[in-house]
Amino acid sequence: MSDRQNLVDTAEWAALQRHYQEIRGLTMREMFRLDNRRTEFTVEAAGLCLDYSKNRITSETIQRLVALAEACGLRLAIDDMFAGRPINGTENRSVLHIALRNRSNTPVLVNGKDVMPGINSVLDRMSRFADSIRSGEWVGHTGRRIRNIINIGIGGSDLGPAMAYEALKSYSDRNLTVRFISNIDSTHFVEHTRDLDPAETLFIVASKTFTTQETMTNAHTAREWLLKTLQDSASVARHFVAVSTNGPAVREFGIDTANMFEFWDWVGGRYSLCSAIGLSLMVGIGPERFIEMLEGFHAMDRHFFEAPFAENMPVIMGLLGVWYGNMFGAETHAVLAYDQYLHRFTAHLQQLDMESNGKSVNKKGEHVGYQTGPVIWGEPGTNGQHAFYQHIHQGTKLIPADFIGFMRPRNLLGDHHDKLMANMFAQTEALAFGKTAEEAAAEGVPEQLVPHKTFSGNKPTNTIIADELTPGVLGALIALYEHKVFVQGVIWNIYSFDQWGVELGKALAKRILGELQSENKPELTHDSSTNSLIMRYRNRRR
Ligand code: G6Q
Repeated sequence: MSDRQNLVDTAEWAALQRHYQEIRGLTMREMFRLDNRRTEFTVEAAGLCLDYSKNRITSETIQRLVALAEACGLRLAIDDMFAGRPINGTENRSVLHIALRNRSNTPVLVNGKDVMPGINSVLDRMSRFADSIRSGEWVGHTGRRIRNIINIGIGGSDLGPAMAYEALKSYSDRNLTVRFISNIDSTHFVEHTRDLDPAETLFIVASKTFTTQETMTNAHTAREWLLKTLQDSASVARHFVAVSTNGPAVREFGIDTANMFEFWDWVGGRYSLCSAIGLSLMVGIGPERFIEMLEGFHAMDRHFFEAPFAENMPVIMGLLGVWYGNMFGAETHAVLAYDQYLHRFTAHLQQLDMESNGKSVNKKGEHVGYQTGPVIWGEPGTNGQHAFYQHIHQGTKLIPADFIGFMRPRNLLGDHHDKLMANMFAQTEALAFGKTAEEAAAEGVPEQLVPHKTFSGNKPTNTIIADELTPGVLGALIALYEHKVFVQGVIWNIYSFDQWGVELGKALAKRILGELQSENKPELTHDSSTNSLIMRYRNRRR
């Protein structure tokens, strides 16, 4: 495990703190008067443009943050990830989502073995399968064409493909219905299947382990639902395929492993969209579009690997997060996409960021003495403006935010898009520069209302823009956030690729399920609150 110097004991940390004390009182109004921030604080990569000028930073801030990244060994950490070294230390695994979209096809070694041939072969199988569904060549058990694809998976086996399918819906085959069932709540299954004909429905059971309670329960329910109508267990072969690393469990479920799409233990769930976990998406948008998305991921991967830190988009975004979280004490970070197709984007980032960096011990297992990953939240614009933006503008908390928008809409309708983008640009301007009491008074605001109609400004935002939401741009955008999370994990010296914090609840749920279902009502030995909740449920559930 890492024997790195404690973050807060480094000279670079101390220098950053001193610098923070010097500039914390500066306003963006003052900063924008001083220099040409727009050119200095803009970076372009992989079809994306990041304008980070509306942050509470100077050139020196970036220099000091970059110095901190260097002191924390970021270069070596990036090299280690790309070289396939086992950087997931608590599980002793490599972390190679970058290999899944390595379109240059250069060898990537795990334990001396090149993983690229395996990746390419699964991609080919996925493409053939997706084409066969889309062309109608693959038919259901009764000979009917498959019109409905349902992905059954949860967490990393759901959020990525579900988000990306929504994001790229305008590229999808609208004759196909693609849905995602994740929740153990029966409502999810019932509502997503009630209007579907089993003879035209194919389930993709997506589970790395093939043991996850929610996924296996939903998969068994799906099989019953199918057999209730088709009345022939042989039909499972035409209506179920699996995406997993666990061949024996797939076989035991009754899915022919010829219809299993493999991936590997060096692909973490929340980083698995580019693996076979993306099969439902590929069926929806077609293999060519899927490959375009991988190319966008790859372009951002190359940029992250190659660009100097001060010009490196994920590095800059990661460091800005450290600046606000560790110096200003910001606890949350809003991601506000001005595109309805990205309405699940923030949900995906919540898992990506919070499951990766919601940790409180460092790599040595010691309690960290500083803040780590922020709470990620947000809704698409402009909806959020009519809901929670009040808090960002005038609340007591500092909430750094990313605004994401596109120059061209996927659906041109009147002047909707001009209005959408006018709102997005207006928000970042308002947040940065606010409105002083004098300005409010000069507008004729009655004296007693002036404090209420004053905006302090100085609220930091990043603006991320691209020409259009294409598959490639989506790939680049997701990779940008993946690497941003990585950078922050390195600075905070935590293991970003495990998620032990989800285990305790799972284990207790298993025990409680036994207590709920056992006929002889075993004695309860939880705390008094949990005991009484269980008793109440037992007594009233029917
Ligand atoms: C993601 C997590 C977690 C995982 C789900 C589903 O990084 O590991 O969200 O993806 O628990 O796991 P399975 O794919 O094994 O069903």
